[in-house]
Amino acid sequence: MMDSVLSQPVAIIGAGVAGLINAHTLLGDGFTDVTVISRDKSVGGVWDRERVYSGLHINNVHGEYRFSALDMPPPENSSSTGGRLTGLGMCLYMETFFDRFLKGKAKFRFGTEVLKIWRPSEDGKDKVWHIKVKNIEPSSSNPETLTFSRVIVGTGGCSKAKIPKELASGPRGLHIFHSSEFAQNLDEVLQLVKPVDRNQQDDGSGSIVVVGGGKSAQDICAKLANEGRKVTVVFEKTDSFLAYTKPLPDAIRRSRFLGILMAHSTLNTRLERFLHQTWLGGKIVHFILGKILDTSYAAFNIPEGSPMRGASPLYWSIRVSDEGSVRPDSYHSLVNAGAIAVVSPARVTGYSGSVSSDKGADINLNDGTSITNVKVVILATGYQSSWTDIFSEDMAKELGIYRHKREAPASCTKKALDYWSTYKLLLVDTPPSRHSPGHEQESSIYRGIVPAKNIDRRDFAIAGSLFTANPGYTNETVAHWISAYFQGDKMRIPESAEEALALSQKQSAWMRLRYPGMIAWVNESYSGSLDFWTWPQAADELLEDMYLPTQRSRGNWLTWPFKVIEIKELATLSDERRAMRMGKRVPSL
Ligand SMILES: Cc1cc2nc3c(=O)[nH]c(=O)nc-3n(C[C@H](O)[C@H](O)[C@H](O)COP(=O)(O)OP(=O)(O)OC[C@H]3O[C@@H](n4cnc5c(N)ncnc54)[C@H](O)[C@@H]3O)c2cc1C
Ligand SMILES: *[C@@H]1O[C@H](CO)[C@@H](O)[C@H](O)[C@H]1NC(C)=O
Ligand SMILES: *[C@@H]1O[C@H](CO)[C@@H](O)[C@H](O)[C@H]1NC(C)=O
Ligand SMILES: CC(=O)N[C@H]1CO[C@H](CO)[C@@H](O)[C@@H]1O
Repeated sequence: MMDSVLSQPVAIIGAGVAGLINAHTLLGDGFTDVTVISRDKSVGGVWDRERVYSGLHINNVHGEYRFSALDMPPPENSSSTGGRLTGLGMCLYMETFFDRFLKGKAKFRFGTEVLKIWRPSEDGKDKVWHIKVKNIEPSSSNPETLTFSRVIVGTGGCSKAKIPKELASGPRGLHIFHSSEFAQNLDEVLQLVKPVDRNQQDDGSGSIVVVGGGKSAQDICAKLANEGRKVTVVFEKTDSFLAYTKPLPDAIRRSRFLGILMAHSTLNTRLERFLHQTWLGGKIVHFILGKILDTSYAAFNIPEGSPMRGASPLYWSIRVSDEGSVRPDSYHSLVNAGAIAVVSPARVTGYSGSVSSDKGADINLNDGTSITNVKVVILATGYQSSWTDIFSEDMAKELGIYRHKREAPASCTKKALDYWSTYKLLLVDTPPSRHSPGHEQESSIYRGIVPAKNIDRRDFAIAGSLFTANPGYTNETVAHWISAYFQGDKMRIPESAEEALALSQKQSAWMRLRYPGMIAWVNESYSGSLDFWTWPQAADELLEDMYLPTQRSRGNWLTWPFKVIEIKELATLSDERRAMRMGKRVPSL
């Protein structure tokens, strides 16, 4: 039975981080018919060649955000930036990974857009999944329907732009586009808006407005300011960020340390139980997290009450950028230097006026004022779920992949709520609103990977609707989980749809309790779990599901919170799983 599974066709949708590592893991396990489908012309997803630009630094540092099978060269200027990775570096890494391990081994269909995924109701056939695709280059077989036995959806949370209707179009000649198209439009923008001489009066040659307070908006503003362009950013609220005058040591930055400070849904170690279930522990957590944020704001001299300060305390927040050590060419430095103008809190409501060769349009704000003489508007307004278009309504219902109205708590949820009521900070601190929109919703995706209703069929998986601060490590762990699940390996998973539904309901209850302000912000594509800080604990749960050794960074009773987590820990997962399948015991680490 196992061999037949290996020869049956699998589709992976998306050629980003998730798609690539899932393809690699399936091939390594002996799957022989793997097809990766992507709309893009090349690999990388968020880090695709067409989306990155020079000067883009990401949140992660060297050693994170890579796969165990391929080393990553340290980024340029590593010692002064604390190993900060660049967008271009990520792109090159993904391309090398593809060339070395995947090209010619899995089938890649680039430039191919998935229109629909469905499973016809008649059962008993091998190839149960139908995928309707359209080749972006016009072709004779357009659209066509492909069939597969199993499907992995890896379309990510940053592939479908969210553009407010009132901002989608404006006066003729006003150049408007979404942040995801920034790299493609960069040359044209630099043509349209000339550099300013900051010592001169505004010469009226026009300016650029960036809408949004997230990481993309900040990166884009920094790039344009570094190119000498006049740029204004408009946002209501911005994210919190971490920053330091000297790069943090790996023992803090890349260990379990931060994850332990943030309460996870289960507290598996004595240290975590102390930190989160005792009065003193709560005080310590509160103190350290407050200190981290204060130090970060101090690193950039951000005054009390400034709109540059994030909206929520660190404990409650999963929208946090890691700026790393202070660089003169980064967003916050440029704002301080007056090279980026900040208009906040404000929302853009629309456009007026007209654009001519020497004059730009007006950008109207919700306080009745406007920004005049604008030639380019960049909408860093975020992303929406990448699933809404590709599942028919019936299929979505059958799988139960969308959020739905909260149901009466099952007994395991009630028990869990009692347990969580022992977490001191969840009770003491004042969280952001527990009544925000989306709060009445829950999701039914078990572990953020398998729609609970489909758990028995072992033919469909989502490559992690997990929100995590280390996408390399968690994506690789999830890829093994999915491969084991497809092959019918013995795993710790629910035995029925009912049980899976109850457990995912429990997870939803945790998310609402733990990150009340974030529920409305995250979209379906991330509704499975919000283990942003606590990704080491979440990855351990997935390893436990496969009966594999956990806490792989080891250390003794004193040193374990500070041991650097290396992706190499995962290099032997395929062998370990194979040994288990053969009935051999996995030696403990
Ligand atoms: C789940 C996830 C995980 C990621 N993990 C990593 C990682 O580990 N490392 C890494 O380097 N990068 C990571 N990224 C990439 C990077 O952080 C994302 O590109 C970024 O979070 C996306 O933010 P954004 O600024 O594009 O959109 P958002 O963060 O959604 O911001 C949109 C902004 O637009 C504002 N807005 C909307 N409409 C208006 C209006 N009319 N007027 C004014 N403002 C408006 C909103 O208030 C908000 O401030 C991740 C991204 C996601 C989604
Ligand atoms: C590295 O530093 C040098 C000198 O400061 C600078 O010119 C170069 O652009 C930097 N490289 C990157 C990728 O930031
Ligand atoms: C996989 O990587 C993508 C892209 O960085 C990220 O959005 C997603 O959350 C990751 N998934 C998991 C399970 O870590
Ligand atoms: C906050 C946010 O982005 N929410 C969006 C999530 O996606 C749905 C549609 O799938 C939008 O309606 C929400 O606005």
